[in-house]
Formats: sequence, C-alpha cells, structure tokens
Amino acid sequence: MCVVLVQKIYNFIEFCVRKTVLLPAIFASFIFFWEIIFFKIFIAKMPVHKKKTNGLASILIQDRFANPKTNKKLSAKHSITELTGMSILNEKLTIENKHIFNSKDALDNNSEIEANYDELMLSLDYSKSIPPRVPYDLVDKGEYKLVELDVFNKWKYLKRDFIFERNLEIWRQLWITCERATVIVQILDSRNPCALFNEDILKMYPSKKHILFFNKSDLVESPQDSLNKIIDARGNLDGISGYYSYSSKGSCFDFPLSGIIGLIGYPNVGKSSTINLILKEKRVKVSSTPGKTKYIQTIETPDFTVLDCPGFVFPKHSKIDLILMGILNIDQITDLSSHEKYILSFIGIEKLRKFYNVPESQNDFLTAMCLFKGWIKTKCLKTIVKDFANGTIRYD
Ligand SMILES: Nc1nc2c(ncn2[C@@H]2O[C@H](COP(=O)(O)OP(=O)(O)OP(=O)(O)O)[C@@H](O)[C@H]2O)c(=O)[nH]1
Ligand SMILES: [Mg+2]
Repeated sequence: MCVVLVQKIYNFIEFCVRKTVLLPAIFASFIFFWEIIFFKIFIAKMPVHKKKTNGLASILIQDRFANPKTNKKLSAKHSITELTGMSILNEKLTIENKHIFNSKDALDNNSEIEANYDELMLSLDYSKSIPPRVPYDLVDKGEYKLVELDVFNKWKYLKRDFIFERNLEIWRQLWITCERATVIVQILDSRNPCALFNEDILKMYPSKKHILFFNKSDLVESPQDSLNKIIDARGNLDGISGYYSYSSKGSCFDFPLSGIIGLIGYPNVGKSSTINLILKEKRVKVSSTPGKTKYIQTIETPDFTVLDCPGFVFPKHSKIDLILMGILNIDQITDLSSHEKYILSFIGIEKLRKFYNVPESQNDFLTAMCLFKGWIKTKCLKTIVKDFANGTIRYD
C-alpha cells in the first residue's frame, strides 16, 4: 500500500516537472531555433544604413584632393602605387602566367606576355591631361582592371608635379560621359576661359560635336571677351561647333539642344546650375563647395538627354591658382601666407585697396589692411581669396 502511494506521488511529481520545466524548455528552444532562421534569412541580408556625417564629406574631399604631406595614410598608399605599380603587375603576370592579351591570340610564353604588355604600355599616349583609356579589345577581360590601374598609375606618376584628380573611379566617369555623349559641352567660367578650356578633350573625341558654354557671365564686364580670349589663344575655333555665353543665375537658355549632351568641366564652374537652367527646374544639386556632383547624373527629356558629370581638375595648374579660380576650396591649402605676394599681385593691390577701402599708408598693403580692419594677416588673406574666388571682387 505504502509502495503504491510512493509510486503515485513520484508519478505526480514527474508529471509536474515535465509540465513546468520540460515543456517550456522545448518551447524556448523552438523559439530560439526560429529566431536564428529568421535572422539568417532577413536581418543579415538587410543593407546597413550608416548615418551620414560631415566627416564623410570631408573624407571624400580629402580622398580626391588630399595633400600627401598632410595625410600620411593616403600618401603612403599613393607613393606605393606610383612607384611600384608597374613592377607589381609584371610580377603578378609572371607568377600567375596569365595572359593580358586577347585569349584568341593565347600566348604561353612569359617573355611574350611581357613583350606584349610593354608594347601596350608604350602604345598609349600619357602626355595628355586625361589618362589614356585602355582599349577593351586588346586586354583580356579578367586582367582589364589591373592593366587599367597600371596605366593610370604611370600617367599619374608622370603628372606628379601638378594638383589633379587622383581617383581612377572619377576619371572613369569622364570617359563614360564622353563616350556616351553625342555632344560634349565644356562648361567654362567666363572669368578664366583659357585656363579651364581643355583642348585634349577635342583631340581624344574627334568624332563628337564639341560646344563651349561660357557660364558666370554676370561676373565679367563683356561676355564676348571670354570667347575672344579662346580665339586669341588657339588662333581659331576649329573643332568647336558652337558656343554660348550666359549666366545660370539669371539669363534664360535658348541654345538648341538635341541628342545626348555630356556636360563636363572643372568643379564649381556651374555644370549642375546649367542643367537646372536648361530644364527650368531644380533637377540636380548645386553647391558653392567644389566637388558636389560625385557620380554621373542622367536626365532624360523627350527631346534630349543630359549627363551631369563630376567636376575634374586636370593636371595643368598649381594649387594656389585653383583656389583663386574657385575650383578648389580654400580649406585645401595650409600654407596660404607663403603665397601672399602671388595672391596680391594676381588680384592687384590697387583693386584690393579700393574694394576694402584701405587708406594709403607707409606700410605694405596687407599690414595696412590688418591695421585698418583689426584682423591678423591670415584672416585678411583668407578673406581676400574667398571674395576673389566667389566673384565678390571682380576680375575686371
Ligand atoms: N555668379 C554666378 N554664380 C554661379 C553661376 N552658375 C553657378 N554659380 C554658382 O557656382 C557654384 C557652383 O555651381 P554648381 O552648379 O554646383 O557647379 P558644378 O560645376 O556642378 O560643381 P561640381 O558639382 O562641384 O562639379 C554655386 O554656388 C552656384 O550658385 C553663374 O552664372 N553666376
Ligand atoms: Mg555639380
């Protein structure tokens, strides 16, 4: 009797334990299992959106126009690619015994591969202000990016004394714009048409229609002068199918447009503003900070298509010239005071004296301006450069 009672109590306790512990445990592991499955399928595949910060913008600007001396990480990266890019590729080709040429003309011999590689490298024109485009039909698809980077590094190394766009990804966008466009429009700042006009674009794409747009005409006395300066510099207008002078901050746009129009030019010359003027509405972003447009923007209308290309700094200028022309931001220069003489003579002391109402004195102009305004030299210089670059101080 006692044994039966104990047995019954035992069964009852076991039943309770099963109900209260085992079942929740099974239930919990079931939930846990499905959570893992759900995370793997949905959450892990969701794109991660990082919060945009000003830091990102400055990193992008630094990446495009970084001063190797002030950015150790980038300078190391650049110096290595510039100096060893070619030997790395040769090594890679030799070690992997890969063909850089069309597989139809398959070559088994390493020396032949190197000879053809050298032949390709030598056949390209590195003298232009635009990196040479590697022909697609000469290079095996798998090796194309490697060869393209190597060619770009060689070109970059040859232009190392200038300030220019160093990001291959951005140059690809210029090539794509020019290749897709039926009409290539160079947008020039009316104040500096000759410095910003790129003759190499005409030479590299001779079959395209080339047009010049002189923007910011409100900042010059006589818009016709901008065209005359180009004619004086070139001697003629050969290869240029048309030109138009305007201000995207006012005038209406009546230039006939058709086909695929690629707008190219230096940063901040008003490419995006011109597009908004043409389309009579704000379709692309405009900013006074150079380098706003980062990727090609395609705008289609029933009559024509417009391609808004990022701005390019071609390897022709010094940093201070680019800053004075408003192409680079003033924050890109750290040694502004070392250019004091150049800046003052470039703008003209008399013009500056009149503009800032600085009285004549025994001191040199900048000291007189410092005393008059109660500012330090750096602030005076920065103000002068900013006012000149954004057109507050006029050229004429
Ligand atoms: N005074 C004047 N300013 C202009 C004119 N057109 C554009 N701007 C100004 O120039 C600055 C640059 O204009 P954007 O249209 O962004 O120039 P962008 O060539 O697209 O520049 P990126 O995208 O950096 O290559 C802005 O502050 C505009 O307001 C113009 O005709 N006259
Ligand atoms: Mg733009």
